[in-house]
Amino acid sequence: SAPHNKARCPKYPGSETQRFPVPDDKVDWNTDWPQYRPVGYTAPAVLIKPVWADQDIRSFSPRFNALDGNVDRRSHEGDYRVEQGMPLNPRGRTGLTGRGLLGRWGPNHAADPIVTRWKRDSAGQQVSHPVSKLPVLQFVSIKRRDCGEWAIPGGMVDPGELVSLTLQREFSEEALNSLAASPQDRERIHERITQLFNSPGLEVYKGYVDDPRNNDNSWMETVAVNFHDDTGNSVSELPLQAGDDAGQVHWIDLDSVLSLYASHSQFLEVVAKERHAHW
Ligand code: RP5
Ligand code: MG
Ligand code: MG
Repeated sequence: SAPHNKARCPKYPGSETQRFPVPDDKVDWNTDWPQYRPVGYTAPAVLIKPVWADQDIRSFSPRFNALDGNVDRRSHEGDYRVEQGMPLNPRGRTGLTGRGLLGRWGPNHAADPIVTRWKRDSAGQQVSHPVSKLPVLQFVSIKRRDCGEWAIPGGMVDPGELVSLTLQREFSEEALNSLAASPQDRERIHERITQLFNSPGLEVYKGYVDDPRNNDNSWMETVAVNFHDDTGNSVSELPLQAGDDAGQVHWIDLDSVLSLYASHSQFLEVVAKERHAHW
């Protein structure tokens, strides 16, 4: 696996904290580096002990690499190392220890729903890319409020929650603003999208996410699943409305030039290739 990059971004998101710079050849934990002095940082929002966050590592005994009560501390990447009671990032050094903005020590599990449709012209005909001659796919993208980057409308898996539910729930919250809808409208949204989300989605990625919030002891992992509205008369007909941690929402063309949050464009590339679409 390639070394993580966004997990080494100089300034830690939402703070003025600078990571200890980690060059490419020092990312691997197996490379001896006695001069390594990572900066400790846990965000105030995590230190005030919200329900979604763990306790300080000294005040509880998490069961790493295991299902710990209903908190899943297993990694999609296989067993991770635990040294002096601290879980170690499976992709290596990040220049920062602690939890930063993340709630869990070790893996923080998310799910990413990639909802796609074919790009069509005003006559309803599929549009092909002028260069690749391949049909163009579009996906529902949100603009994250935290950093202003475009992203897949993903979110954290609640303790004990089935990933299939997280995928549908996060899509509803961020791209359809279900949280602000009346109970009746929420029911209508649910009815409209359940069929698509109950269809066998295409799992395009499962594992570590190169997320800028990652650090040496806590990191993001995800399951990214593609739900494709082939005929364009399911989700494609729903009005998109940004909600929760999304500031905007749009259908965006899949293309290799896209610059997206974390490692999201890597997941979209798999979708494009699998569906023989332009990339
Ligand atoms: C990324 O962060 C995941 O791929 C997912 O899109 C997202 C989940 O975090 P929040 O959107 O809840 O901040 O690593
Ligand atoms: Mg969310
Ligand atoms: Mg989110």
